[in-house]
Amino acid sequence: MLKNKLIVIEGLDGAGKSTAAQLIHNYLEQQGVEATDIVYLREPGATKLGEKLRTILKDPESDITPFGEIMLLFASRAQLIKEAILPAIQNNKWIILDRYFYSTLAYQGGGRGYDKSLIKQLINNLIPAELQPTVLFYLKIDAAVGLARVKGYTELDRIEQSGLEFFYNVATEYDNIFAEAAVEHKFAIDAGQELSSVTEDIFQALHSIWQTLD
Ligand code: Z5A
Repeated sequence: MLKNKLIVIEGLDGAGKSTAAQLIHNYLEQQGVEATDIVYLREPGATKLGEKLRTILKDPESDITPFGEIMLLFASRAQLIKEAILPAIQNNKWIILDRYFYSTLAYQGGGRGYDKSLIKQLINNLIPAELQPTVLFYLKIDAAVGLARVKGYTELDRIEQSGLEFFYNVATEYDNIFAEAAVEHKFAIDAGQELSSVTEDIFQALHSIWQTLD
């Protein structure tokens, strides 16, 4: 019996998480899941409060301490859990979640160098076993390649302006987090490949576990 149908996508900026979310949605529909039974959520954001906090967090004009940044991210996350994740789990919906608490460990822990034990304490308080994902996709990409993709379509936001070294530290932390993550099904995908190969890898991964998921 599955504890939930929560699929989390993680990775650096420009790794292709939103694209992967759409691919996973397509895969689920191909398997006969109704679109109304699939919920797409992103962090930070996806609630009224969360979207306001997202704007503040991304605004280059915001002067936020590392501690404040963590608090804002957890305020958004707590709201998301209450308003969207818990109801979706209770209604047996599929949830495709674009970033989750792993991002805080990677960006604020690895990138900013903030005390990871505090972040872990917050995670343990907010996220019980039933809210841990069943499936984790880690889209692995070179930081410079990911940022180049992002630069192609938008102005860099406050966090994206943190510099390449920051992102290499985030990437190292992501590798550690992924290796340690106690998730039933976890997949590292080479996100630097062309999209057709990424698509193939994601579909293959889902196919390999579909019998246990449905
Ligand atoms: N953040 C944090 O610090 N701590 C936390 O706890 C949380 C978040 C939860 C969210 O901003 C920021 O918050 C993020 C981390 C921080 N910021 N930084 N820096 P966001 O949501 O705007 O950023 P993002 O999550 O990284 O999304 P993104 O930049 O839009 O990237 P993406 O979703 O991974 O990629 P995409 O939109 O699917 O694709 C990017 C482009 O590449 C697009 O033009 C695609 O068509 C293209 N693409 C996708 N795949 C490929 C392949 N395979 N080849 C070539 N081109 C591709």
